[in-house]
Amino acid sequence: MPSIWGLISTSRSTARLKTMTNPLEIHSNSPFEIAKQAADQIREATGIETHDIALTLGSGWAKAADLIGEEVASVPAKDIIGFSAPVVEGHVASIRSIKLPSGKYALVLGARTHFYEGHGVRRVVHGVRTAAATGAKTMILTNGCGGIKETWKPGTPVLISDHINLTAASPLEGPTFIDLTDLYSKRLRELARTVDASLDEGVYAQFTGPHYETPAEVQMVKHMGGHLVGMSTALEAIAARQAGMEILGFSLMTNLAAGIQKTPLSHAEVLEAGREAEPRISALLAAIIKKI
Ligand code: 8IG
Repeated sequence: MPSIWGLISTSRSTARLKTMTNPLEIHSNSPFEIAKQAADQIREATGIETHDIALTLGSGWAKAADLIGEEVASVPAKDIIGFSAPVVEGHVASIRSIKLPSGKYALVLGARTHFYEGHGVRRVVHGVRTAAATGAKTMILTNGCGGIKETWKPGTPVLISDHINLTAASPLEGPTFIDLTDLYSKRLRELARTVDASLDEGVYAQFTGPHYETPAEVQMVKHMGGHLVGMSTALEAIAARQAGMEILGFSLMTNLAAGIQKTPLSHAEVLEAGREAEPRISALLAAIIKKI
């Protein structure tokens, strides 16, 4: 008669464990060294020695890449060290090199790793660090988010003026004390307003997600001085500042935040609002990039 231990070990042996690890998850590896290797791989794959501007395109912003210039190369993100395939439908997974009308090169990161995926902050900010290692001096971070100001209609693009990091995490490791005054460049916000003077701005609060906020959490952010709620950007902005980049943060308000809007939030509606606004905001971003 088989013992109970025999049965348990039989069922255990059917479980397949992953043995390949993303090098960013091995703590003793330097995330900066991995970003440097990723940048070398991008240089090789694109044939472009130096990128000048980098963009992370969040929900609703993907079309911007097609409008800013001429694509010279596209690499599947998963082929570059430290990157992984995206987990959310509606997010794209390529790293593209685009020649701008000015002759400069933009690196478009279509593969954002979100904090809620649970892979750690190093993976979240790897795109930013890689962009910096390719030479980019400007980091444009875009996202889709919820809005707290009732006067904003879904589909409104909003410049990020500052953030509140509610993730209880940081991309900085060790005693790395970095100033975050003027994290989101005033110069770039003003430049954006030369393209569209009506652009409003707001303070972005990054939650961990993946659940949306409760109405009480949205009220908390409102009382703290926040105007936008989302699940990205703040940690990436900190890493970009550490790398010495100038940052432009741009949110697409796809929905009023929970409790501000009276109906429950649905991911399908969020995607729809993004799709509807995409041509307009992508053209706006392209026009801004022309001036950078
Ligand atoms: I799109 O209302 C989008 N992303 N946290 N809250 C949070 N993230 C979001 C929201 C929202 N809308």
